Amino acid sequence: MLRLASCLALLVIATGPSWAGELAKPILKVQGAITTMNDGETAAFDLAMLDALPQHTIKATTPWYDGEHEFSGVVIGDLLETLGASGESVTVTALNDYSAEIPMDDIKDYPVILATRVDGEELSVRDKGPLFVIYPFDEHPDLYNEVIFSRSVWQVASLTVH
Ligand SMILES: Nc1nc2c(c(=O)[nH]1)N[C@H]1C(S)=C(S)[C@@H](COP(=O)(O)O)O[C@H]1N2
Ligand SMILES: [Mo]
Repeated sequence: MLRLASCLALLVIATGPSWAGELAKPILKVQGAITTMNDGETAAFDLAMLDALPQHTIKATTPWYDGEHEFSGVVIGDLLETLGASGESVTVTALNDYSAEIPMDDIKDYPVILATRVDGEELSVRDKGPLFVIYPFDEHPDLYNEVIFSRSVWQVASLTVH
């Protein structure tokens, strides 16, 4: 985790305080109870920055795709730890303003990811991208229920920690 933190710190130092201006194309904003920001009160990420964090793959059968697929991306818990986040829950907001609350307990109990890719292909906005919250449904079949589906936000644009 230290390595993660220094990684982000290096990025901040390398690009200076106007880091956000250097972002190729911000796809995720994290705000709220975090201690590391790069754009005012926000930590903004483009795809390359998310790809620079440790990656995790979840093989899962979901309600959104036929059969089993490999979803890969960033573990939300790792991302939040990198940002010095603390709180009870995370509000995940989508491009269409849909939002859901993910309890911090879910994030502690499971490697819930913000998937950037399915079967190695970037998720397009048309295909529920650029970011899709994916739980490990196959390893934990008890997660396959409507409550968790409602937390499985697609077209994710921002996280608010509180
Ligand atoms: N961006 C976004 N994600 C979302 C939703 C939504 O409306 N918008 N609905 C949620 C709910 S309540 C459920 S049950 C599932 C439904 O996904 P579907 O509409 O693709 O079947 O997605 C979840 N993620
Ligand atoms: Mo739902």
